[in-house]
Amino acid sequence: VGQKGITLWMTGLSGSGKSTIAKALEEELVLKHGKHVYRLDGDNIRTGLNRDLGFSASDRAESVRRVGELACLMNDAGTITIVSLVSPYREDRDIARRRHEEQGLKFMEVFMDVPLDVVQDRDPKGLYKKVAAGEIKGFTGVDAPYEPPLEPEILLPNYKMTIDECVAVFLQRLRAEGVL
Ligand code: GGZ
Repeated sequence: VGQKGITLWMTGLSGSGKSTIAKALEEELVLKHGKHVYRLDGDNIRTGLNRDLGFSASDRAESVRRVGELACLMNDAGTITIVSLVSPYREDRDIARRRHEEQGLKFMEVFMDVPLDVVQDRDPKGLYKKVAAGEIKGFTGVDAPYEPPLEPEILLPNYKMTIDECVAVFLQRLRAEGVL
């Protein structure tokens, strides 16, 4: 009885639309389907739980580990948990996946498949401009690695899709999983 949880783990470059689509999905699930949803992203995680962490490979690994553990707990409590982190390292994401699997918790990796030149063009926060000017070092996709998922449950080339189309993909998968 009660709502079934799931973790939707969105990974992709800065500017690839993770937060935008996570917000649109959350709104749809809450308002139209009455679901209990929570988003874990850089904005609410890096200011609190992970305020001691920066962007080195080891800090990113620790960030992803903590958010993975938190997602397990929220998922186990029946929440549809939407993680939107760059989470650039395959191994770190795989650890989060394994922790869910060990506990019998549903986990879907979602790759926001947007090419670097597209996000550089969009540059919603002007960060790529700063990177190009040498003001930010170790930026994912430019001078720090991004390792795309090899077998994501959902591959979303969202730059070729509308937000509604992206949300529809999620809804269909959530139905198939018996979460909706
Ligand atoms: C990547 C960085 C960096 C570096 C600051 N590399 O577009 P944004 O601004 O809001 O998304 C990026 C966010 C990445 O934080 P995450 O916690 O998601 O990253 S990770 O999972 O890799 O730990 C970007 C901003 O923070 N940002 N410096 N060097 N993104």
